[in-house]
Amino acid sequence: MASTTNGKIADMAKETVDVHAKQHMTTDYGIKISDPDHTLRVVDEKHTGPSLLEDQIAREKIMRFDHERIPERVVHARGTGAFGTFKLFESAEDVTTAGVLTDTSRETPLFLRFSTVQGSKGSADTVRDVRGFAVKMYTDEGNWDIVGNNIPVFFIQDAIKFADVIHSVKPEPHNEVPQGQSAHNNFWDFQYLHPETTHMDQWIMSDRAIPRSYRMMQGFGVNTYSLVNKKGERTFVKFHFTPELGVHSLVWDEALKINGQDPDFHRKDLMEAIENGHFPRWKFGLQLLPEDKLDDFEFDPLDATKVWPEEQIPIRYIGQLELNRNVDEFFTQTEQVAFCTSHIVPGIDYSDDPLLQGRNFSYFDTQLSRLGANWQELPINRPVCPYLSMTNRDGAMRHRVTKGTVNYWPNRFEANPPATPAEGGFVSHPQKVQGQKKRGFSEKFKEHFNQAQVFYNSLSPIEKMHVASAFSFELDHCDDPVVYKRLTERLTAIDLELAQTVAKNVGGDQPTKATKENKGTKAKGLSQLEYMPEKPTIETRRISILIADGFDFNQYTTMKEALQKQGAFVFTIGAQRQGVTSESGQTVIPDHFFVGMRSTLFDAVYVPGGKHVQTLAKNGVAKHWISESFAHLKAIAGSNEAVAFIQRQINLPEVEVAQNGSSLKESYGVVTGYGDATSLLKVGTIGPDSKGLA
Ligand code: HDD
Repeated sequence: MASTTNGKIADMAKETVDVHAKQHMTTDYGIKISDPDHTLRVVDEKHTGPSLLEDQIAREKIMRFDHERIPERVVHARGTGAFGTFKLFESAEDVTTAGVLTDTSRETPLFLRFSTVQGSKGSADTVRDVRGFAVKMYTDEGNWDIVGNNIPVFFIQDAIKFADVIHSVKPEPHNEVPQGQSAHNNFWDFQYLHPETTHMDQWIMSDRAIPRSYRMMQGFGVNTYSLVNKKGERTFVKFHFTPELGVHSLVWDEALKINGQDPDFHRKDLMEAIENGHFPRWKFGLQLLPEDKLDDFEFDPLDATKVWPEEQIPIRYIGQLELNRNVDEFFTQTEQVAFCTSHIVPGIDYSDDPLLQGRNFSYFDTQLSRLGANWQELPINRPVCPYLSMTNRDGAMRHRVTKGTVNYWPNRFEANPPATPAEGGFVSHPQKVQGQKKRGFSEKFKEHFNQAQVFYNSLSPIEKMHVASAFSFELDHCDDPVVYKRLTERLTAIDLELAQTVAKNVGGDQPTKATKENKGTKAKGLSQLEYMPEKPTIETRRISILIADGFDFNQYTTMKEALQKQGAFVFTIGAQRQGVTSESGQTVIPDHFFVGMRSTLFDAVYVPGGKHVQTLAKNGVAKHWISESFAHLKAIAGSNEAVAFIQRQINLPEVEVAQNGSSLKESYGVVTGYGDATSLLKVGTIGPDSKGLA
């Protein structure tokens, strides 16, 4: 399935060994080992005596294990990655000379690492958090990293505040609590004290912070970079990745449960899709702002707590990113990959975005403590284009051998000369700067609430309800009244009703006046409901079919095959994995048994007809499967005897259940029918109904 033309895969192959190649076990210094299971010791038939220090084999094995760990990333420690390719379908040569953005014949290999921010390496995937979206493109002109997130704005404006915001969200210093959560005093204390975080707070309390899948979220470069064209003109740019599958989220209750039921839910989801040849894809787009238009906005476009409104600066889609190969080994690839916001290629440059300026120092620096001085030599990090610096030498674990008699420039041989711009040498854009040397910001950086309010206003009523619940959950976990009272008061700058709802839930002082009038201004591209797939699809959705002895085999197979034909991943969940026998005598070996799985790990459920329903009706897990799926807004389908079973679990007489091809609109996503399962298939789209009750 995986692309074989990927230059980075070929490059890494030189270092790749296969444990299944039937090669004998050796020590790290190459001798074959005859007995890996016993230490060299003094021993006879009656006595097992002391172990001997001279046993190099045992000492090497123990020593190597003792030193397996390296420091985890100080943020974004929990993550997963995959290889892929970037293809350009429209040249951006009007704004840049970068080959990766102008040469439409290229396929640029890349590595993408997704992550959460707060939790440590072993934390759960489906926590409420920002998701990292870090792309390393191995271009013909060197590595280009876009180290982005799934949320287009950031908490703070100045990189000097990063340690503070991260310390405040990480487990508290006195007790190392909580893990994988922002729901605690210190975080919300910091947020209140920094009004600039108000915009990002709206995003992280929205459904964006609990994605259904890494494959179903947007990626944003967040910071502003520059593009420079042949004429030397500079255009400011923001990078966008928009998923082909649309933007989808979990509901909060589901996310909480999955944290325990399958902490690896997102990484498994990504691997499962790639493994099955359903390669996730994102459209790649640019928001472009000519240099001379920088002052034309009421906000400063270089302030990372602001989006560039799409009405004013539309996204120009010019390429596609695809992930098409899982890693061979987690540590050497996903763990050792190291991104730097400062890694750009000719035709791309930085901007004066104060957050980016600090990030450019931090990433390059943090790799030293994580991986050591020669981290750029590691197979996953080295470029695929020719590279050579004869002055960057030595350091711990240097393994490249640099031949020649000189290691400085200039030298009498003119060895390793710099490149002229015509030869592809990087030239910084000559930028005029003015101002006084002092600490602080220009005026426009001081407004913090306008865009936060527009974001909230642009959400659908259900998304707004989720924001109110999320704030309520978070502040309920804060036990210091100063924290939850002040924060609910801050919400009056967004929307009085939101502030009142949250205050009531968490015990804040009931606000009666908005501190900022809400005129209801909305904007494009903020509600995730705007990002549905172009064609509705159930591709890669996980669908469960519940069966027990006595199920209807024809209905089971008809539905299973129809779903698989549409690209869904279908799983049979049975009363026992030993084998389940149908009414007509066929045996099916289920993928899982009831207690081994939960409805939360699937997107939809089907129950075929048959006498097996009597068994399901006596099984608490099976019953809960249906009611929980309903509460989590999932599509539910059933045939014949299963119709009454499903209706009983949903237990809402007012819910109309669509039958045999009738519209889903008022059905809350529940589809049932009689006869063979094909009647159900006529209903068409299977997907959560927007009227759900969760
Ligand atoms: Fe950062 C990691 C994204 C602000 C300092 N950051 C890191 C990763 C992502 C981001 C996706 C994980 C990379 C990986 O998978 O290896 N960070 C962002 C975004 C930001 C941002 C989108 C705002 C626009 N970060 C930010 C600031 C600083 C840092 C302001 C410091 C001043 N970030 C780091 C770091 C990390 C990191 C400490 C930890 C591991 C690493 O860099 O390689 O340097």
